[in-house]
Amino acid sequence: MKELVMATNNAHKLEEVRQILGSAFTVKSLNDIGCTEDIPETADTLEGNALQKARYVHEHYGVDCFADDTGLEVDALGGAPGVFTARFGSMHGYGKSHDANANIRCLLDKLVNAETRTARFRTVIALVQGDKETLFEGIVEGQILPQPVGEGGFGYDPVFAPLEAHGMAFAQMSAEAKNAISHRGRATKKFAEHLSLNIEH
Ligand code: ITT
Repeated sequence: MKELVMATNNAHKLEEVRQILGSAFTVKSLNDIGCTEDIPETADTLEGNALQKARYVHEHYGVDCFADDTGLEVDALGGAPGVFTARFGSMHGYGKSHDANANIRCLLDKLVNAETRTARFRTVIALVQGDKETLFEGIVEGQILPQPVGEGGFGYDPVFAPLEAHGMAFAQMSAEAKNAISHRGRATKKFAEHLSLNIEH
């Protein structure tokens, strides 16, 4: 079985990626390799941040590594919060960074008078393998709902309704149904395909 390290502190992401990659790969977390420091995410693009996280672990721990950076792009907000998605609430006086409820309240308040609620989630996965770096992208189009609904998923899932789900939020879908159409699901499938083509025999 091939081992991979995912440079994330987000247990939900890890779980989604493990489900999609299945039993052919063992995905280790930062905790599993003893990395407890806060990895810098200071780039101004998702691509830049994903690479920054994966390179950090590769350089400091000497292992091949991948990282995911995800952003919510809301058309009525000119593509914001984008790279600031995790910090959106705290940047506007709502709670702390990474507080999902605060982020959602901030987003719904900003959209109160919006004429359109179209948005997309975009995930970039960066793989750093030896001296080779590869990027994979996944996008899902949808709408921001007026109120949070559902109990599943994480982050903005209670207010994001993907087009394919006909009004249902990600938080109302099973993990399998979300993975089948989600930004992370799509990026991870491209990543898995790359791994299966490039696996060392
Ligand atoms: P890392 O350790 O991997 O950096 P993170 O939670 O900081 O974890 P991001 O910077 O990629 O990850 O987070 C962007 C924000 O988008 C954050 O607020 C997440 O809760 C949210 N988010 C990411 N994926 C999501 C998904 O599938 N559904 C809903 N919200 C999501």
